[in-house]
Amino acid sequence: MSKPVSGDFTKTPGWLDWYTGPSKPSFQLPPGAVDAHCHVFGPGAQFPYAPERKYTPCDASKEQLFALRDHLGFARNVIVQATCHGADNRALVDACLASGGRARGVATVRRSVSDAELQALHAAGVRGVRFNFVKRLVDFTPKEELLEIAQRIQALGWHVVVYFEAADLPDLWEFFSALPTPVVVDHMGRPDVSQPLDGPGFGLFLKFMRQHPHVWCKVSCPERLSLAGPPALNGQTAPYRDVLPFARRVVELFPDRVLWGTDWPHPNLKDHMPDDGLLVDFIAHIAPTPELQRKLLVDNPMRLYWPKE
Ligand code: 0GY
Repeated sequence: MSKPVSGDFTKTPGWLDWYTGPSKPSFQLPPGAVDAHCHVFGPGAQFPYAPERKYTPCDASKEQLFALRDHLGFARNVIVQATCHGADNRALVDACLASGGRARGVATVRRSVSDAELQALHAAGVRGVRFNFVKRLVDFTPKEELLEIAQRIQALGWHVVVYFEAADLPDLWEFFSALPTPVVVDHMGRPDVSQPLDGPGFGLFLKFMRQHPHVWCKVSCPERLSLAGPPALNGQTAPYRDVLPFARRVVELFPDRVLWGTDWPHPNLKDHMPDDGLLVDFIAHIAPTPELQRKLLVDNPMRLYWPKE
């Protein structure tokens, strides 16, 4: 894959570029597998980054995303609006429209979005909105504004994707409970994997999932959550093995409400950039049977993003 560039924008200092030579996974994805969390960035010269962004990424185009999809063996993508594009969904829509029906989108919208704009997003393939609560990434949006958006997109059959830090779950619990649509949690609610699997922190997240049948979970981003790192760094046998038991627990407890994604092009990473082929190999460790793998990679994302009408 060709090298990333930064268009007319200067990339945030310290940021690593995405990995241009991903390995071929040794884990064979089931036919029809969906990469249910990835992004497109720009290119900035064509789709400018948002003035209110907290970081400037290197470009990661739709062509580069689709090349990665084919290289890894995925059939489809769910492209999630990243904060560097704010509520300007043009790059996302452009990618969905160019995918030939093989990509769906999760957009970011403001309360001022019109019904016609929502309809146009739907026609392009958008099936959800993302509410981001990670303070280093976004400014605060009042909850009543988010609730109003959720009520409007419910009518389109969409869902809400949420991104938050584990420490903020108690404060967000009631708000998430009140959302009228399915709620998809990014990256397992960012557990602290130095804490015990059966400890209070992750226990609260599992309780949250148990008590809310409308909540789904992406068992993604081991590279973001891991303290141990990939095997290349320290010769471990399994990649990101400290994250593995957390992801596996969620898959085994809630096999019909889990999704998986690469998170390519991996924004905001400064210590190492994952090999996406290796990330795919991680799946075999968290979903150990063909049935769990099929649910995680095919049945669940298809139900949410490509439902039979
Ligand atoms: C991710 C994770 C991150 C970034 C964003 O929208 C974003 O900018 O989600 C992160 O920095 O943890 O899902 O891509």
